[in-house]
Amino acid sequence: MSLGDVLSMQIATTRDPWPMRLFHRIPFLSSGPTSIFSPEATPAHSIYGLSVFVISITFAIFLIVAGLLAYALIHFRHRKGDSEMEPAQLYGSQQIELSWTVIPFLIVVILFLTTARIIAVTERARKPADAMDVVVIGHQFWWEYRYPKLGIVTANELHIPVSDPAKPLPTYLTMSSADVDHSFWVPKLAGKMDLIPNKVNVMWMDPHKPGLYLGQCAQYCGVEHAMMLIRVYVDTPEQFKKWIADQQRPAVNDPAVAKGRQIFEHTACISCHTVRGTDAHGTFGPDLTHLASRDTIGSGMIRNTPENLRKWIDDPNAIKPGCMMPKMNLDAHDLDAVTAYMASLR
Ligand code: HEC
Ligand SMILES: [Cu+2]
Repeated sequence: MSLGDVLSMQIATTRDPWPMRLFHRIPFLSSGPTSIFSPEATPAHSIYGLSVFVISITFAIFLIVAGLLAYALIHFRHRKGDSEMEPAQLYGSQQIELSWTVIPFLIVVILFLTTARIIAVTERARKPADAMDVVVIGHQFWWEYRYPKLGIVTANELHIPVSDPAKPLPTYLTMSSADVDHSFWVPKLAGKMDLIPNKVNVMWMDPHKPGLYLGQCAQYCGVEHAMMLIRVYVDTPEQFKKWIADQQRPAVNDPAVAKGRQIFEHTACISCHTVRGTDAHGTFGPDLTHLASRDTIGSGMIRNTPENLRKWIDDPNAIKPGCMMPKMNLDAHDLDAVTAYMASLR
C-alpha cells in the first residue's frame, strides 16, 4: 500500500464520523497541547479514530451492564411483605452460558482485527523517495537529532517540514538510544515509539499544519525523565529551507567573544560538546554549534535567555537536578565570557 493510499484514507478529517468529532467539542479533553483527542498528523489521526471506536464499544458495554445492574437493584429491591426465603435459583442454562461466551469473544475479535488493521496500514505505508530522514538518539535526559542527508546535528528541538496531503512529504524517524530505554511521544503527531539501546525502531509522521507540537519522554529513564521534554517545530517549506541553510553553516566566530571561546576550548566542555569549526568534538552532551538558534535549553526545560544560560553553565544541577552535566566551577568572570560565547552561537 502506498503512502498516498494511506493518506487518502486519513485525510477525511472534515468527514469524520460524529463520534470522532464529539471529543473536539469538549475543551477539557481536546485543548491541551498534548491531547490525544485533537490529532494534527496522519498516524495520530488513525490512532485517534481507533481509540474512539474502542471507547464507543466499551462505553456501550458499560451502559448495558450498568443499566441492567440499576434495573436489578430497583426492580428487585426488598419490599415490605417479601418473604425472607431466597428466590428460585437457576442452574445450567446453556443459552445464557453460550451468549456470555460468544458475544464477548466476538467483541474481542472485532477489536483485535480493527487494531491489527491500523497497525498494518501504518507500518506498511511505502516510504516515498523524497521523505525526510532524521536519526533520533535518546540520552539521559535529552534528545539528539541528526539529519544524515543534510549534514545537520542538533538537539532537543526537532524541525520537520509540513506535508501537503496532495504531495505527501512525511518525516521518517530512525530511533535508538545511547544509554537506557526512552520513548518518543508527541500525541498530536503520531503514536509512541520506544528508543532502545542496540535496536533500531522506525516511525513516520506526516503533519498537515505548521506549528509547535509538544511531547515528552514516555518511558521512565531516570531522575530527570519528567524533564526530558520534546518540541517538534513543523515548518512551512520556506521556514524549513531557511532553518536548514542556517544549521548547515559552521559556528559563527565572533571576535567580540573570542575570550569566551578560548575558555570554552580550554575547559572540559569540549570533551562532552561539539561546536563545529572549533576544537570541541565531544558527543556526550548536546551539539552546541547553533545553540542560540534554539528557544529552550535543558531539553525544553527553560527559555534560552542569556540569564538562564549563565545559570545553567554555572550549575546545571541547580536547574535540572541529577542531569549528566557536572558543575564546572567557573569564576564569575569566566562564566560571563563563556555565556557570551554560547549566546553568540546563532
Ligand atoms: C561531562 C560532560 C559535560 C561537560 C564537561 C559539560 N557539559 Fe554541558 N551538557 C552535558 C549534558 C549531558 C547536557 C544535557 C543535559 C540535559 O539536558 O539533561 C549538557 C547541556 C549543556 C547545555 C544546554 C544545551 C541544550 O541544548 O539544552 C549547555 C549550554 C552546555 N551544556 C554548556 C556547557 C559548557 C559551557 C561547558 C563547559 C564549561 C559544559 N557544558 C560542560 C554534558 C557536559
Ligand atoms: Cu527518557
